[in-house]
Amino acid sequence: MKARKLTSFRKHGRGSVLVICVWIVTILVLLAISIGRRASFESRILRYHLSRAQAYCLARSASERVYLEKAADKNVDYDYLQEDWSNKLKADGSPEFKDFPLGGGTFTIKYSYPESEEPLYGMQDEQSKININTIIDSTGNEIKERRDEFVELLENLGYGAELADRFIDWIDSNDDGSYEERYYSGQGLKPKNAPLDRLEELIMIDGFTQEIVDALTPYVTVYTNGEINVNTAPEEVLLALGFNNNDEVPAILNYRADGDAIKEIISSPAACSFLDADGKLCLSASKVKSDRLSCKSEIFRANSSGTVLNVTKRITSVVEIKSGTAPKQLYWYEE
Ligand SMILES: [Ca+2]
Ligand SMILES: [Ca+2]
Repeated sequence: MKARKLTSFRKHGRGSVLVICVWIVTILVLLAISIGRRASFESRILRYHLSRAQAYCLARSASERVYLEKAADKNVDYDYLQEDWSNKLKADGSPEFKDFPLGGGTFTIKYSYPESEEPLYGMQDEQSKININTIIDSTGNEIKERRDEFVELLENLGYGAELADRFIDWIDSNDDGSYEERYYSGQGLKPKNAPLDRLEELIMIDGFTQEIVDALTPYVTVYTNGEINVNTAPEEVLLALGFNNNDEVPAILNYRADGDAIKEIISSPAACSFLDADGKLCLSASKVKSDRLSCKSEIFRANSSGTVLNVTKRITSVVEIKSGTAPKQLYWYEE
């Protein structure tokens, strides 16, 4: 009897040990799975951050790379859209800076040009745009001719002249106007009464919606000295400057469409053809003054992106590139 009890106890004891062992093994397996999953998750996070850092470096490299294209520009007296800094092409005609392979990833530099259905792969000429800060002079007062240009641009885009006055009151130094401090007092805002530092500031001005800012962005800037490159200015800018739409604007657009660059701007002699075959633009009979125009540019915008394993980083920069000097950053934004 005593021996049976002992045998039963031993059997029960072995059973309990077995159950405990099974539990321990189960817990260890679950623990291992949990640690494995966590390690895998952390490995994915690490891979993402690594890709992000590499993509950032690629986007930076892209900016530096395209600045070099301008520094190596052979036609130093004029700049136009067919040059490598604007849209570099490979031998087969495809864009050089689209998905350019480098260091296990790719980089791309591109921008939209109002007259091109396809994006261009290079830097955008910031001097193709109207500098709206130059509507006021160095003493902070409005220049009427510059206001007229902005009004023309706004109206051609389908907006009212009132937006120009809202903008001018925001940046001019005085308090004389319909949209000055008293207008904004109920909104807890004060007009800047100084030029914009960034174009994005437009959205703070009452009446400027994001849609309006987006519509204006291809045509306006705050980074140039006000001179506009006649080789790169879109049609809307040429019209706003005062070139007539009967013959002057078509003459410039047709000349550019043939891949030619305007190389010189002259205001005399009195009797000269508007645009000759050698690329001389004669303004003696035009409403546009020669001091508004240039054939070359020194301020450019680069929209660069780097991609590694589906992770993309974007950098937008505006840079001054003068021959013989290092590029100077005027704007830098990382996404
Ligand atoms: Ca050039
Ligand atoms: Ca003001």
